Amino acid sequence: MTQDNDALTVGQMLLKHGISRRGFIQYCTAVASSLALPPWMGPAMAEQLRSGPRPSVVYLSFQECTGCLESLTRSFSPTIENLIFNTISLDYNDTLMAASGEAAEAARNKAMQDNFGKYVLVVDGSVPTDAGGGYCMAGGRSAVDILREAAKGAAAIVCVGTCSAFGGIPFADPNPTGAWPVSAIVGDKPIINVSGCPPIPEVITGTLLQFVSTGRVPDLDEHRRPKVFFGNSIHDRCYRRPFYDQGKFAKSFDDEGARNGWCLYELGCKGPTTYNACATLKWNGGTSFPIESGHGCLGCSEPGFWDKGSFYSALSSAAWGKAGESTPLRVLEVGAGAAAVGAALGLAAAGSARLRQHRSEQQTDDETTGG
Ligand code: FSX
Repeated sequence: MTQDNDALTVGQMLLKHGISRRGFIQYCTAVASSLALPPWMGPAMAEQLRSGPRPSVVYLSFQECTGCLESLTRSFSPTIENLIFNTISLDYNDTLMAASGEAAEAARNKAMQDNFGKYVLVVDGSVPTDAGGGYCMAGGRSAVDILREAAKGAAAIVCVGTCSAFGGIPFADPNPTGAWPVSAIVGDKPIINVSGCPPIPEVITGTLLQFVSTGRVPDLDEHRRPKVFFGNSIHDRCYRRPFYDQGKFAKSFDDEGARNGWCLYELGCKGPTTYNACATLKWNGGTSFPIESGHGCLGCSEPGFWDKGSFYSALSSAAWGKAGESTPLRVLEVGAGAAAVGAALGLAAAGSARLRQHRSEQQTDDETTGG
């Protein structure tokens, strides 16, 4: 984020940090492989990135706990973390940047003007719309206002975390701030959702690197998540799955089944309805993931995860059956309509009514299906 570095190409920046051309190609090849891209894409990505200026990234944070950024900066491999930060030009992030106040605002404005139409907008946190947007303000402006302005010149928006992707915990009942996901506010830009509370750091960096090196939005699922990371349920890839198939379930966290590593389904594990890469990429350098540590999956990468009932109640078969058509998809549809017709604070006025409608539809669905 220093001025000296602004003029450097990615190749020059990497050399400055002692990363060889060969090392960078190897890294890009590994990323391409993890993204299931053809083998030739790795070197192609590396060459494209090395020869050009670093793509500008503007990173906004709204209603969130900073867990997403903590996840990203605690990436298991400092090399990978450094690579992504050397590969992009992170022109604005109010937590990481040295500048503050007007200097920070000026840096954001400059990046947006200089790279209009080309920068990647990363957003974490949900967007509050009640109280005239007053629940989340920076520099005297509401989150809605800042988001809309930044979205105008963005090539694409990457929503990091369940809060920006689906509303997350701030959106949970009773949603006291009128929080919405980014897709409810911005309806005319490509949006890539990297959900999880927080997301897996390598999923964030892999998604960003793929987009900035190819300029293409990856294949997305119905919740706009990259299929390469969110294409399988936790249950599909869980090492405890054979116990499920044999009908061997832990009944409490300290019974013989738990000690034997049996399936945690009856203890409330949400793995069957949760799509993410935790069971394959794992966390902390591939050390473990919640199920491997003896606790069920909370389903944090799914829309509405906080309001779906107890984390410790077994999934009903009806809930499992509904997994592919989960209710929050409707929120996004409503949101897209709202983005088309609503001025920033007009949306705020309508937000609570829509939320009540959404909750009532969810309740009706649950009563109908017995979920
Ligand atoms: Fe939300 Fe992220 Fe959970 Fe926290 O930025 S997805 S509350 S880990 O911090 O937005």
